Amino acid sequence: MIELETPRERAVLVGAPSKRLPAETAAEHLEELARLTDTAGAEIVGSLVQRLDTPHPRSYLGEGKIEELRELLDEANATLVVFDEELSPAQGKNLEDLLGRRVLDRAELILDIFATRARTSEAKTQVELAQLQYLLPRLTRMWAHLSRVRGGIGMRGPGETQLETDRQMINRKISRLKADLERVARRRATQRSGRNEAFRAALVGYTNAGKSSILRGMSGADVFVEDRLFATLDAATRAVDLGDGYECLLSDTVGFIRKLPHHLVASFRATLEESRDADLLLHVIDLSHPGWEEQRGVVEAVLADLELDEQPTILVFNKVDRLTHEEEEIWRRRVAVEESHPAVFVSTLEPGGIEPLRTLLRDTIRSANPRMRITLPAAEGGILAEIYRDGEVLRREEENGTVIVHARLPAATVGRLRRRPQVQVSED
Ligand SMILES: Nc1nc2c(ncn2[C@@H]2O[C@H](COP(=O)(O)OP(=O)(O)OP(=O)(O)O)[C@@H](O)[C@H]2O)c(=O)[nH]1
Ligand SMILES: [Mg+2]
Repeated sequence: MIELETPRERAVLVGAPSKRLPAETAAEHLEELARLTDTAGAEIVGSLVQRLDTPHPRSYLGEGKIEELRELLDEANATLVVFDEELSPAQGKNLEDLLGRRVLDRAELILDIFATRARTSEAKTQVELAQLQYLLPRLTRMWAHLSRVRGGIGMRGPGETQLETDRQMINRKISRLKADLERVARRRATQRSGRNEAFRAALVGYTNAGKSSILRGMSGADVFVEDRLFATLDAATRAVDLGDGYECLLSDTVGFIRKLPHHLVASFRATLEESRDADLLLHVIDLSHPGWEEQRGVVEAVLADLELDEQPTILVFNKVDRLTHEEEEIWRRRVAVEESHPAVFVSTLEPGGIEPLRTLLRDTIRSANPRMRITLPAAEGGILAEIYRDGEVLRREEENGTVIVHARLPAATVGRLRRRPQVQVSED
């Protein structure tokens, strides 16, 4: 849809945060915008920051600043302007008219990155849907842009009829994509119900926090990790051995970011369903990032938006290798006092650095599995094997052809055993 083509676009970044935002935070936001712009493939040739009380309704920036920006764009030979703030369709169009350059806001930039990074057909469909929904109220501007590019006599902007035809076409496409995604969601739901025995945990968190690294470290599987924003766009699930016969399924998900476009969150719902279905969320936080508390807030807000905020959650503070021991101690003490969620401190780079998470997961599952006493005929080898497969056998006695097993078992297995007439089940 919005393609950055070679040669690389030359981008000027614009941050216009409220005067109330602390300067440090404002700088971090612009730094993040620079990373996003770089990820999208553009070269950054300048930036401009203006503290605003209230944005100008028509052009976001005031007249004087627009003039300054125009000069900066000329000097830097820029081809693109990237705003950190959300622009209304009208503001975007007016700015393009005033500046004579293409103008993107953060949401458009994120959509663009998602579009170039989506690999599976599901991710591609999700991104396309979000892009079309974003485009719809901005059609007039897109057409104005196209006609400017094509220019020339006989290539004037489209009439209202053309716009209307386009709108109808896009609406039809949107319905089709939604139907496709619903089909995928149903198929996923069926797949999930087929594997409902295992304990499931889902990794969530800010982009670049280290979710995929944790999945890789925990499962030993080959998972894509990169020092880039939005390295992962597709949910991947791997089996993880937790020791003592415990196992869980761990899912990786798309990272969150400040001002994640709303359409994108909505169309990624299917992927994020993995998290809704999880028994436990692992919220991964990059403790070495100066803005981690704000990032955590962003993630919690998106989770609330997706109605996932009531899920049982473990906070996974990652990248502790980048902290001094003193810093780590301070956070450990604070977290122990202030947090209501269980928390764990890990590093995916240090040997054994994620073992605390493995242990905590094992303990969590263990305490979710009650201790049961199961009595069955010794000849029932199949049932015995089931108990060993699903649970943790603590003790086993055998006498006169009867076996008594003391074991921690998941509720599902207990339910199944209770339905067998030859088996007696009681709490231990
Ligand atoms: N120093 C340090 N770096 C880490 C650690 N864990 C991950 N990283 C690095 O952080 C970067 C991002 O890691 P990923 O695992 O791709 O992060 P992610 O959360 O999956 O990111 P997205 O998929 O983009 O949302 C990579 O460069 C990792 O090598 C850690 O414990 N310590
Ligand atoms: Mg990832």
